[in-house]
Amino acid sequence: MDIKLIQLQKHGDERGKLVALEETKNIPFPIKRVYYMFETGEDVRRGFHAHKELKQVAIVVRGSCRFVLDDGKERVEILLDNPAQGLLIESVVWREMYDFSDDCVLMVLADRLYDESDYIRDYEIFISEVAK
Ligand code: T46
Repeated sequence: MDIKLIQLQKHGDERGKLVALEETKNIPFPIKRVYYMFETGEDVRRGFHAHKELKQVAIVVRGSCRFVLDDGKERVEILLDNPAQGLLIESVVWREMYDFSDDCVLMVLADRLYDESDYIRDYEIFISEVAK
């Protein structure tokens, strides 16, 4: 499975560091929605779904967490612990997130507004979508 980690340019000087996110430039789609999660319990696993159409980029702006991405053929584990790295999550990819550090802030940029009907929450249905 091809995992795309986007390296985001850091603008650093004596004041600290800054990363800019620009749609269709370092983020490979128009950004319609941004959400973030924080204060996630250490034993919590989130996700357990795929999306029919939605594409996203996940960035851990603080702390760390792990993703599992599964394209129906292969499951790959990815550690996100670098605020200058974005994980591209294509549509029809099963995702799970876990191992959140206490201070983790996971920000996600999405190419569509929130739409519950875009979620595939059943793994067997996900596998049948992959086969189409
Ligand atoms: C994804 C992974 C990485 C909203 O009202 N608006 C939103 O934009 C989102 C993302 C969620 N919500 C509500 C829906 C639920 O009542 O927030 C609650 C928690 O959402 P959910 O259980 O879907 O969270 P995760 O962590 O399982 O999944 C989220 C995204 O939903 C999903 O698209 O790819 O993060």
